[in-house]
Amino acid sequence: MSSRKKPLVVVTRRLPEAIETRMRELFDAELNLDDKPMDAAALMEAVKRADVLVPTITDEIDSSILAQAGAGLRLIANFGNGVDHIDVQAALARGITVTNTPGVLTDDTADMTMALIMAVARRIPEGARLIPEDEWSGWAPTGMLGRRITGKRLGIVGMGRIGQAVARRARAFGLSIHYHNRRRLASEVEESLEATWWDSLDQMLARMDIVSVHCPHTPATYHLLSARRLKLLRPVALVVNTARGEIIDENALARLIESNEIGGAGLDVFEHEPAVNPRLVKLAKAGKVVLLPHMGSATQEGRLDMGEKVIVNIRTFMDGHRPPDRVLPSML
Ligand code: 8YV
Repeated sequence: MSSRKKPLVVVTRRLPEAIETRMRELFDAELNLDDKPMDAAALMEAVKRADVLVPTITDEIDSSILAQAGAGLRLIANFGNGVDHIDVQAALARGITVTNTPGVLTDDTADMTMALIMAVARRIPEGARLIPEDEWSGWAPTGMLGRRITGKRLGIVGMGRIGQAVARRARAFGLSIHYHNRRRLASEVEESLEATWWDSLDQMLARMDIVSVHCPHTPATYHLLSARRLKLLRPVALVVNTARGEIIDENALARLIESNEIGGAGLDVFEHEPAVNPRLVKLAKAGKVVLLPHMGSATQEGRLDMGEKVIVNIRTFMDGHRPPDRVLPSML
């Protein structure tokens, strides 16, 4: 790559300093030092001049943006795993390769899923407010009672890398593992996770104590947990989502929690980020749901790993090889 002109790599958000430094060394890197999410006009300008675009989830790269792409734009190296904010089909149709950063945020997201399960079941945010707000009058036999985790049934919707990492952790917490996935896992993987496969999502939902979502957001999974499906849940059931807000009908979820038809929810992602459904906010104030600001993969180590992956994808592509993390139409 050294003898050739460095590619113009446009990065839409601030990344960890070490990654930005490395990008400056390797590429003709154009960084968004304001760190403000780019609007459509800015993105259109970016795709016109970039050889490589490094977007994040806050960039909506639809076909109208891609229609403005200059001849130079050959690669979109997404800083993140999910690519539902990119019209990948439209990119591929224009001969633009798309890559993502799978694997490196698996453990952090699975950890956060367990944290949310515990936070909702054991009312951790509610309890944590009492002492700083000077509202704790002392221990009482019926004070702050939550729900036991041990021995309960966890239903995992989407048993890819993250779903499996959640299953391994949940086993250690004494939960029994159930899952629904487009494809059943190989029997040795299923056995190692001690996981029970449910062909029917509806039937699984009706039997679970906790349901956790780990599938990608695609046209097929939009509102996969629809109002009809959410109504199948038991009144004690808790719903956890660290995947994408669009997979759950948020209004229906809020309504069913309000009417005590679902026990509660722990959500790290929302249908219209950064806006959050006011009904969910109200439920959070009432201690029925726990809301986190999309921080499932937010660790210092994870962001560095993601940045490294982006760099490897760009370098490999620029060297004329297939980048390791290509997004293929079969993944959409
Ligand atoms: C990232 C995520 O923080 O990678 C993903 O798909 O949802 C997040 O954990 C974000 O996407 C970075 O663009």
